[in-house]
Amino acid sequence: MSIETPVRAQGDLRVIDEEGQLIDPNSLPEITNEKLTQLMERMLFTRLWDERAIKWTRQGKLGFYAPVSGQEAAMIGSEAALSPDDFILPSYRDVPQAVWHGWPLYQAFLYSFGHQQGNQIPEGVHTLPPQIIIGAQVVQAAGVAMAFKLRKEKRVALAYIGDGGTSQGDFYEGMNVAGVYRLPLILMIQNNQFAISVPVEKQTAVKELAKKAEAAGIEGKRVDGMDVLAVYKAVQEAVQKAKAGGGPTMIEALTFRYGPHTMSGDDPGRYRTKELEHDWRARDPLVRFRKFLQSKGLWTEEAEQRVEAKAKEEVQASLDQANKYPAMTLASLANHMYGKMPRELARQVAGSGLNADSGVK
Ligand SMILES: Cc1ncc(C[n+]2csc(CCOP(=O)(O)OP(=O)(O)O)c2C)c(N)n1
Repeated sequence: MSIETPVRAQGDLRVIDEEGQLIDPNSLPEITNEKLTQLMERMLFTRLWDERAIKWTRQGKLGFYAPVSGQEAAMIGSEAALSPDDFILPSYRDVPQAVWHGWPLYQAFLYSFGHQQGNQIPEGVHTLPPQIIIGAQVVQAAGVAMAFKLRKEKRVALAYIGDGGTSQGDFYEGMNVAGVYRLPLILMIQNNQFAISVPVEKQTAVKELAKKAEAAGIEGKRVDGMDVLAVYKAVQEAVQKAKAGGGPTMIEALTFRYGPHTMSGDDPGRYRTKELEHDWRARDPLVRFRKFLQSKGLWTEEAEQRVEAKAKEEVQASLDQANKYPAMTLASLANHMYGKMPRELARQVAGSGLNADSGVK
């Protein structure tokens, strides 16, 4: 089965084609050369980290892991268009964006172990922990954006959501509030075309997910999610608009995950053809952006090797650091549930041997 190439549909925002050529010389976003190379460094680092994480999960060194390869342009391009002061609300797959927004990498591995410290976001890092409940982050993001508006802070909230997530009630509730109050919110849909095994056409009857924005009276646009510059440009414009008081934007980035939904037993071979995967790999975001940078003299073989070496070292060092972190205790499961622990729970914790030494791995 060979799919239609919807990324070429009219109205889709594209900046470079599969050969790394500018589609229109005037379409480049406002971006410095330094930022251009940073986008490549981060996408490459993320690809290598993903490959390691997949292997480590198979070897039993990690717990929960949701692969990201294929989605780097949508992930890295969108985060890079924000300021550190802006707030992101990731889903379980959006760990790279949280890390590039300031979340220490070793904590991402703790999150993968299921360790509660993995969800402890350091002071000054403006992200929530990855959301497991599909769609819930959209309502939370509307709340964060409402706070920015009430405090008259020039900041935006950006919530990441998958194609399947756009069928959830929380998605509609969050976008509705954002539309009514003209909140500084960006809803970033990563349409990787499958919600686990369910193809997008079986999740919703609308042809373009960005059209859902119309129901809330907000602007929606679809971009080529394998083109990091198109994603960067769309988010940059949405940020400028929101900070100027222009309200929310919904962006649909059309993309593809090469790997399984998560490493917990999903087999994409049961619901996707090899041809479909091949078609999407031909649009690989790293390959085409590398060609673009090379044509501008901004990327070399040495740069590639330097980033690879750095990624291997930092990813390994972060895993080692996570492994050295003190194990969770049974008592710690109850520690952060309440401001003041109810007497009955305190009694159980104190009297049951669930104290500091009863480590749980
Ligand atoms: C409220 C809720 N329902 C069901 C699930 C189980 N679940 C986990 S991931 C997933 C599919 C989500 O697909 P999509 O939104 O397209 O995101 P993707 O994983 O493709 O990034 C489902 C149904 C859940 N986590 N939360």
